[in-house]
Amino acid sequence: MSTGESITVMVKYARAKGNALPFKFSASETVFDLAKAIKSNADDFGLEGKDIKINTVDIFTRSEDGSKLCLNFGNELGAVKAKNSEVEFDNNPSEYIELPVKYIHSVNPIKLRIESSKDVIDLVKIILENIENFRLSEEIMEKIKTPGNEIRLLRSTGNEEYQPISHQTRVAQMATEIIEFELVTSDMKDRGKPIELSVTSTESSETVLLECRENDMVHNMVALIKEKIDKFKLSSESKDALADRSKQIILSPVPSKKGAYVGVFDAFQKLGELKEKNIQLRIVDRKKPPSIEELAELCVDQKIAFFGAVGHGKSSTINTVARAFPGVQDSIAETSGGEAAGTHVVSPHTFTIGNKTFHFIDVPGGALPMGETTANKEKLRKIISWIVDGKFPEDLPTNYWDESNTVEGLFKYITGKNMGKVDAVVIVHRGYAPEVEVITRIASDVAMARGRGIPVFGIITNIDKLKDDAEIQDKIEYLSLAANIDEGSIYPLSNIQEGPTSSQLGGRDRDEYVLCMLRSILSRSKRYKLKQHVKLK
Ligand SMILES: Nc1nc2c(ncn2[C@@H]2O[C@H](COP(=O)(O)OP(=O)(O)OP(=O)(O)O)[C@@H](O)[C@H]2O)c(=O)[nH]1
Ligand SMILES: [Mg+2]
Repeated sequence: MSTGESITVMVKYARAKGNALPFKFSASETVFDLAKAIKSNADDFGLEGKDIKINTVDIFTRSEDGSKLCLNFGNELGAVKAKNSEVEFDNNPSEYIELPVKYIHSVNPIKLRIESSKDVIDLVKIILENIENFRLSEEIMEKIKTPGNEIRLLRSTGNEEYQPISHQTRVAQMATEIIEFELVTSDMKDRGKPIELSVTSTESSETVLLECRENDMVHNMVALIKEKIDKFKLSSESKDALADRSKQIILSPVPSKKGAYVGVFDAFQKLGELKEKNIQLRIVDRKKPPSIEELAELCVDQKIAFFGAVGHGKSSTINTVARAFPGVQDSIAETSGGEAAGTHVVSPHTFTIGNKTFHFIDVPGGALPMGETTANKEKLRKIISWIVDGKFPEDLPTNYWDESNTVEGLFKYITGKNMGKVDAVVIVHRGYAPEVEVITRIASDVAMARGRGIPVFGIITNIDKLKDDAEIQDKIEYLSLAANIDEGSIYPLSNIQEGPTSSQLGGRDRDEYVLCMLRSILSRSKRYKLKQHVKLK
């Protein structure tokens, strides 16, 4: 539309029933000119000039659903007209604010009028309605309009750093600053913003710049490195060893000049949270699963108790460990076929390696009081304490268990010849369970309150039913927080699927993974047991 073109805008007073009246303008005149024209023609609408104040009058169009679409005073009428033939005005609108808003990479802000009672979500809507005014590149415009992508409002905190503005923030609270917005693509919502890290191979000294995303994790970076392995100019021996998985990639910070050992990045650390933008890549021998001899070394007759709610997979996990031993095919613990309790009695399972032993104590979920009431929790705490301490009150009334509907099996274990003190606690938590059960928190609490703290491990079962690595990691973090277990002592596991279910398995097959887990459980429980022993002497 050429700027001089003459146009007619139909104007209606929002508070009167009358018809819209025609006003003539040139296309390049603005909403501000329209406001002035309305004021000077107030009597056409049954008003007086003083009834209309230019700084508060609300001029808007209506969208199909009847909602108001406030016009900015700076907008050219040509553009408004092109979109809509009729505008309305209201002389007694709510309070308006003019907010300077800019695209994060633009220089100059644009002023947008918005009711001060509105919030960030409304402001985003208004920005999108006025997006043409921001003079963005075609590429950005295209992306903004792509479904699934969105814009996010930010406030600058100086030094090119920004903070997102929370959705509940009212426009009135933002009035004093320039609001910036950035484009968030659907991809970025999950994986975060692109970042670059440089990775240096210790073998070839080759440094490669790799682009990743801030929410990607260290193991994702390992996968990316494998994809681009040729860029690192490694020896063919190393490449072959990576391919046949006899060696693996380890990432760590580049050591300082002093050469101090700096440790290895955790596989699930987010790349965006690494302080180092330079990473060192080493090709090392894969941590091998323990040999039978190595495991035998770790057996000191320790007792490891498995706690968890009904059906969370305690018995299945015990079977998975049993089957991980070379040549063992059989299940040793009874599992349930469905929701019903699978294990009815506290069942010790003795593993014998050569002439050494360790014991898994399978504590049935169904035998314990599970209610959330304080009385029930107290009872649960007592029972778990008795099992962990391997000592039970002698004068326990025989009807003690009746009220809590516990089964005879627990009573038998407790009153009969029990296993004695527990040397490690394994808490089994079903991965897709909506929350952590009372028993999980109490078992962990009880264990940690003993002496130096009995080692506590977590096993998250059913990871075959979780979506992806990220969800598994969420569950690990959740269990870690809810039950106060170190993330490094939590093992995701599928008792059903034998192939790789998570990159947590580190490329090992499940038996290897489970034996590595068993090595940690045995070595920590051995250390604990021996220390206790020393203390007792
Ligand atoms: N898909 C899947 N199912 C599992 C997994 N672990 C256990 N299950 C199933 O979950 C059900 C309950 O498992 P159990 O091992 O009997 O549970 P439990 O913790 O011993 O239960 P109680 O003895 O009643 O306290 C069984 O049907 C198992 O097959 C897993 O990792 N993935
Ligand atoms: Mg069971």
